[in-house]
Amino acid sequence: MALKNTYRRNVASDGKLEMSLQEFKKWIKRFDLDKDGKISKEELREAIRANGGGWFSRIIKGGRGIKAADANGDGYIDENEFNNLVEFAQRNLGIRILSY
Ligand SMILES: [Ca+2]
Ligand SMILES: [Ca+2]
Repeated sequence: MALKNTYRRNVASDGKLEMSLQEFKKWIKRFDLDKDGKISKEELREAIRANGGGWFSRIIKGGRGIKAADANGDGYIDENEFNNLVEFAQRNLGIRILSY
């Protein structure tokens, strides 16, 4: 299956990257390589390799983003925990998630 780059990158005048919640989730889900509905650390690492770092690598650095998002501590980010990742991205990564 070809992974098409469907999310848009919009940078606001204050330098923040803007995307909708839907786009963000869709984007994160591209990294769910085994399609079990959860993102593992390994899948995130793979994602960094494929994307060559960028702001996304900052989510993963030292597992900080995962720790912040992984509410039940099982090492995976599941559907419910995506929202925590969204929070983390907004607080720490200069990303503005637009909800509409
Ligand atoms: Ca997975
Ligand atoms: Ca979890």
